[in-house]
Amino acid sequence: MKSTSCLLIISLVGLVLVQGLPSNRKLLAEELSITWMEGTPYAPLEIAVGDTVTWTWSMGSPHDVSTATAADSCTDLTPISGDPVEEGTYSQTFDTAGTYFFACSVGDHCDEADHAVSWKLGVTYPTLNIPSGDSVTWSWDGGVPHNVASAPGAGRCDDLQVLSDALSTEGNFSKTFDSAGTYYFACEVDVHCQDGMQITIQVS
Ligand SMILES: [Cu+2]
Repeated sequence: MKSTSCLLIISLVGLVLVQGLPSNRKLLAEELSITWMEGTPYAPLEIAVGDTVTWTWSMGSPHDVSTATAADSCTDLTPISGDPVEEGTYSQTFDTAGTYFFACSVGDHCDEADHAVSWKLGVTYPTLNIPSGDSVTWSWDGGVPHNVASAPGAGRCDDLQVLSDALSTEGNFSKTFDSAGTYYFACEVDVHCQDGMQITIQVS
């Protein structure tokens, strides 16, 4: 199951479901709040007609609230909260039943990778188990150049095929895994692979 940062689905539940709620629930509109930040997988939020949702954010990185055309869709976002700001709040009252999709349109906040690997020397990477369809982003900085290469097997540093762009001291590389299997990666720079800069990704 792909979890997308900064993406939110609001399903509005109609009158029938409202009537099915416990009898002690007052039929008053509710106010729901969402803390809007990167790295949070948002579950669908079910609300009742008339409820108000308020997004708030204040973590230093600018965000906005935008409508999206479908779940996990980050291409066609329409900002509705104005220009991105570092500290913001946006409220919307839902008066019509339906399914609504929201995302942040800033940078790659919407389609941020599902799994992040901080790629460096001196780390023994445990096998990363992910479901198919998920993506992994390797990123590195700190002055030592690295790259990402596919390897023929666990612990193998021969026949590395570099996948990332030109060698750089600061970079990142993303890959989406659509097929189940076991995949091996290493850094091809100098003897980084021999020094243990390797990772196995198991896709189920
Ligand atoms: Cu390296």
